[in-house]
Amino acid sequence: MMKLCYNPMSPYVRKCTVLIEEVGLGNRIERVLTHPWAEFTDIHTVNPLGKVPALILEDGSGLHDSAVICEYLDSLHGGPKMFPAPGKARWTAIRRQSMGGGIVDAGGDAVREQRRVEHERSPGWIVRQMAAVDRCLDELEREAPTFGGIDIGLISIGIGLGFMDFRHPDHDWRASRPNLAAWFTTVLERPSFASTVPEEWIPEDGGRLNTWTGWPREAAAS
Ligand SMILES: N[C@@H](CCC(=O)N[C@@H](CS)C(=O)NCC(=O)O)C(=O)O
Repeated sequence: MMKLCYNPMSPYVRKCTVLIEEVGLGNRIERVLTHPWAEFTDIHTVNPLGKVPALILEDGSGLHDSAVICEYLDSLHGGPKMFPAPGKARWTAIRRQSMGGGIVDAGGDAVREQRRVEHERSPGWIVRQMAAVDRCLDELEREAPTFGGIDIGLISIGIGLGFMDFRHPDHDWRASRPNLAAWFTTVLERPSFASTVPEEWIPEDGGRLNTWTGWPREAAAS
């Protein structure tokens, strides 16, 4: 079995879990609840960047970054591919993957900045990040009538929109983007999206210790 280090709040993880559902690989991957921000996390032994998602392969080696993990997983099945074959469709899909990921990156930056103590916070930085989010959303609104069947680009855009609803619930992105909003309604009905709705998660130990290797708390704390 492969192991996916995940937590239920991460949009990058959700991108992988949506793809896993879409391509039917769920029974080959064990999910390992992981808190990358925890003081004693050992996620860096799988991913030196210290982030989820990380995938541990059957030979014990690791893969990280949602785009890399998704492309790897897509190579393992014989069904319809989420990454189109080289050519125009592929460039469209991976450009959209970048836009969906960019919404999460910029929107996430804004959230983290907002959470800083006031004297460290830069309102200008938040405005800059949210402007990037809005430009992406505007471009996607124009493009939405051309969206076709599900692929990595549309999965990533769905993840970006889901992230907006989860972390920026007051940013009413739907108001001026009816095409995108209508498309997203249909995406949310897909079992892969419906079964991976993000949720707040506070680990039992309050975030102090979380480990995919299962180290006992005492060993990690010493
Ligand atoms: N580019 C990465 C981003 C992964 C990422 O930023 N994950 C967050 C959780 S949403 C994380 O683990 N952050 C921990 C940290 O930055 O220390 C990907 O696409 O997988």
